[in-house]
Amino acid sequence: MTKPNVLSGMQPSAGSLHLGNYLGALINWVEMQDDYNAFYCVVDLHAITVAQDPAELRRNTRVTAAQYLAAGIDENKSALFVQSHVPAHAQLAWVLMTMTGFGEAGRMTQFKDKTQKGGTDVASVGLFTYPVLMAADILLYQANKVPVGEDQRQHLELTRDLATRFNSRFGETFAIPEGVIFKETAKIFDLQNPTAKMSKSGDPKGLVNIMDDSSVILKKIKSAVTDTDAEIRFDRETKPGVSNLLGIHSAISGQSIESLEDHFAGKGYGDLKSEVAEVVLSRIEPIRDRANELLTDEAELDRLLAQGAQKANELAEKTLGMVYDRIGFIPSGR
Ligand code: ATP
Ligand code: LTN
Repeated sequence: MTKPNVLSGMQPSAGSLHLGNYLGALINWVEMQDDYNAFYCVVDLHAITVAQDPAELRRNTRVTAAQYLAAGIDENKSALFVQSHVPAHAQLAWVLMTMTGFGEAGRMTQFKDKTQKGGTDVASVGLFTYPVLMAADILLYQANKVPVGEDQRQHLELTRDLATRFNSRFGETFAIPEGVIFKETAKIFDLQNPTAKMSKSGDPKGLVNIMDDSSVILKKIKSAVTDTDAEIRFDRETKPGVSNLLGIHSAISGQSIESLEDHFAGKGYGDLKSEVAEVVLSRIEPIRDRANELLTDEAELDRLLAQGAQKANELAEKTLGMVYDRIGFIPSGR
């Protein structure tokens, strides 16, 4: 029996992935490789929806790919590739844009959040159409499952709507994808501002980067905001900081929140932070070190990515060919 397909991606928009990216998404990618036909990409086309320095973008693309590998993505099991190496992403995105309502795109909350500060005048049209490109990423690979964090739920809904719309207008073409969003760890919060999601653009002190030095990570966890009563209990409403630390622990150690509450009964916040730091470091350190090692041989890394792009291109070209035909474009004769 053929395996179902999975696709996901992350932007190379920083020098490191953070704990939210890892626990919210990447950890699930690794687990899914065996049971799915997996496609994982570094979405550089998405990254340029906000200004990027060319040298940094190049560097960040390789750093992101190295972290995927270091976290356990196996290039022999999965197609690991860079989005701009597969031209069909931009091509399908154009087709889908012509089928997306202006108002529909305008309702995307990520666009609204990202333009809140500067207003829509400084935002690019690319940022506006970002979710449509994401839909193209997913639909090209006939993905049945898409492992992402909670913040991507609305973009997935749009993807499903576009797929359904295309299928009903032109005939069955795309698989309708489902999100894989794990509740407990779907959202990791900023250590300094535990009601906001951990983000590259948040407070640097509240952000744990995979590529950070261990001493830096330790310091950030030790300075995490908690609250004034001293009870270690999971309650997102009244105890967001403590709940976030318990969530991080649970996501890595695999222990349930209830068993952690029992374990920490009678202990103080200092104990909780020390143990969370220990659990995080024991997981992150080998990933960081392996990623750094992979980055010492850029030629080999680029070779792996080229090999991944070849695999990805095969399916992407096939889907795009079907789309072009159904729409009524005449064959190019290539
Ligand atoms: P950031 O807000 O840091 O810029 P992003 O969502 O724009 O993050 P991406 O690299 O595109 O950055 O995200 C990659 C994946 O990480 C997505 O699946 C996203 O849902 C997930 N993710 C990002 N932040 C968190 C978080 N704080 N908790 C859980 N998952 C997260
Ligand atoms: N928008 C996503 C990144 C992304 C993605 C994708 C995720 C781009 N294309 C396709 C899953 C599938 C984000 O996390 N900000």
